[in-house]
Amino acid sequence: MLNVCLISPNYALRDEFGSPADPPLGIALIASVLKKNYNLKIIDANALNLNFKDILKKLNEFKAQIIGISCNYSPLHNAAINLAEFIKKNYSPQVKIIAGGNHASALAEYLLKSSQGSIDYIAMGEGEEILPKLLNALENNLDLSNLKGLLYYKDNTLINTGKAFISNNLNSLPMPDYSLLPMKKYLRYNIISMRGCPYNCAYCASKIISGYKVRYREPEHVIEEIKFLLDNYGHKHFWFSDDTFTSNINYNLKLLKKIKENNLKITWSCLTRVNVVNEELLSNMKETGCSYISYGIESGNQDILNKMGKKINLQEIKETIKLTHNQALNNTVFLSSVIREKIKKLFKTLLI
Ligand code: B12
Ligand code: SF4
Repeated sequence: MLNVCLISPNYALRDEFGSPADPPLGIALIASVLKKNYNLKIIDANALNLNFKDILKKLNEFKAQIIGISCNYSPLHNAAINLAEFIKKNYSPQVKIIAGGNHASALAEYLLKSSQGSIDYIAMGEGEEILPKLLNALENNLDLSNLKGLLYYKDNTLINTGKAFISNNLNSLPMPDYSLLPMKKYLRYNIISMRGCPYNCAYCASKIISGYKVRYREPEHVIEEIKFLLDNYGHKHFWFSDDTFTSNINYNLKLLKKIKENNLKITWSCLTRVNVVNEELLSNMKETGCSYISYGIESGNQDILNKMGKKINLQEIKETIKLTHNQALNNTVFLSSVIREKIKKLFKTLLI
């Protein structure tokens, strides 16, 4: 069996986000899917605060034959390239390096070209779909051109095999392989109940991976994963890192009912929008242990919200924050300044 190593590079914004935050769910899930046919190792260089030499030591110990680098965030662009370059120089020029994740999918050509040959393949979209096919093709010397979602060079020609396949069924996926992660290092556990988002904010990467498809997991599967984490690892706080956790209130009510039925003694938090919560939902959220909600508010200027395509208004923002506090729920807000904004306008956001 080939030895496949998946690496989450050390964060570019480590100082801002502190260390270590959440398990890298994407590669843990990919590992879970691949492990039937390959020996798997995950190096969470961020959680373990590893430098390139530390990573090299681990690659040598494991004798990695194929390396996947998770380039999930744009700030990791240089880190991913530098790491690939370092591995090719110091570990093996022959080892195949595949990059994937949100940034790699969004700016595949830019990443591949700037890596100047250090990255061999960009696997776009959901890794658990593309990687088993790619690894099988590499192992058996098969033609890659009919595998959707790949970018690579063949005889100096750039080949793009087109849009990645997006799976409709999250329920057939196994649980992420948490045993490959340094679980003691994380401050909380993130979990996803859905993928995709029905909105289309101008600055957001959600469409890159999920297109417009919004897919939900069966509440039972989500509960099973929470129980597994509770039974096997330390934390009792869960972060639903879904794109928009409350995009389907009926689904949420079912999920929260299951948390109650299973008497799960947890606290949790989530990311969502101000226009997709109501009093009934907020009260159920509070009752099941929600300790805070992070709303994507972005700006206190309606014209900027419009330019961002946020599809929310200032009135909704104020009402929802009030409704949230009425339920004795805390909230945090995401603010961004992605469009040229005068300082005076930025202050207006702080005052709403
Ligand atoms: C958790 C999270 C974080 C955590 C990271 C902790 C961690 N270890 O995961 C924190 C809070 C620190 C964070 C920070 C930031 N984040 Co963030 N984050 C997320 C979030 C909410 C969930 C990620 C997740 O677990 N997804 C679920 C798993 C199953 O999916 P996945 O990680 O995408 O992995 C799949 C694919 O991407 C792919 N894949 C991933 N790795 C690999 C590797 C290989 C080899 C292959 C083939 C495939 C592959 O396959 C996986 C399985 O399908 C996503 C939004 C979302 N819902 O995905 C945003 C998201 C990833 N973040 C985003 C951004 C922008 C940021 C910040 C840059 C924000 C900022 N301006 O500061 C920073 C960057 C931090 C840094 N690295 O320096 C964007 C990324 C877009 C981009 N092009 O950069 C996202 C997509 C949000 C969005 N909708 O725009 N984030
Ligand atoms: S609501 Fe959030 S996840 Fe959805 S498109 Fe807008 S920023 Fe992205």
